[in-house]
Amino acid sequence: MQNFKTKRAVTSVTGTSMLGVSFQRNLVSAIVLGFMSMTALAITPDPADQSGYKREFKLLDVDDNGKLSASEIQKDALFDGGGFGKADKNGNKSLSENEYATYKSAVQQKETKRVAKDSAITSKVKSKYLLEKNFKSFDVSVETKEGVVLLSGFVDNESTKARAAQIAVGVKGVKAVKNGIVVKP
Ligand SMILES: [Ca+2]
Ligand SMILES: [Ca+2]
Repeated sequence: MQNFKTKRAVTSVTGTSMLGVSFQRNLVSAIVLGFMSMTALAITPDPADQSGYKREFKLLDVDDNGKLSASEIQKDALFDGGGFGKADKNGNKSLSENEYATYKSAVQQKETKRVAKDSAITSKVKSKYLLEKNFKSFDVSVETKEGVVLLSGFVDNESTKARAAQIAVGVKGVKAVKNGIVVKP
C-alpha cells in the first residue's frame, strides 16, 4: 500500500512537469510558426479541419494559392461530371476551402445514403429468393447500383431466370434489372 502511494505520487509529479514542458514547447512552436509563415496565422479550427477536408484541400492545391482551380480539382474524382461548377457557389471559377468542403461532404453523404439504399435492395431481393420454392439450387448473385439490380450466375431453366428478374423488379426502389443469369441445363 505504501509502495503504491509513493509510485502514484511520483507519476503524478512527472506527469505535471511533462505537461508543463509540452505546453511550453507548443507555445514556442506556435509563436515560431506564426512568425515564419503568414498562412499559419490564418489557420483556425473548423469542422473541415476535423474531417480531413483541409488536408485534402492542401494536397490538391498544388500551386499553394489557397484556392482550387478547375485543373487542380481534376485529381478528386468526386468532382467528376460538373462538380467544380456546382461547388463554385460564388461563381469565381475557383474553389475556396469552404466551397470544397461543403460540396464534398454533401456528395459523400449522398453517396453513403445511396450505398445504404442499394444494399437494402440487395438484401430484400435475396430474402425474396429464399422464399421461392423452385429456387432450391439457385445460385444467383445479386448486386445493386443506384437502384439497378444486376443478376448473375447460373440456373437450369429459362423460367427460373425470368422469375428471378420478375421478383427483383417487384422490390421497392428498384429502377431496373439487368438479368445476366445464364441458363445451364
Ligand atoms: Ca491552387
Ligand atoms: Ca468560388
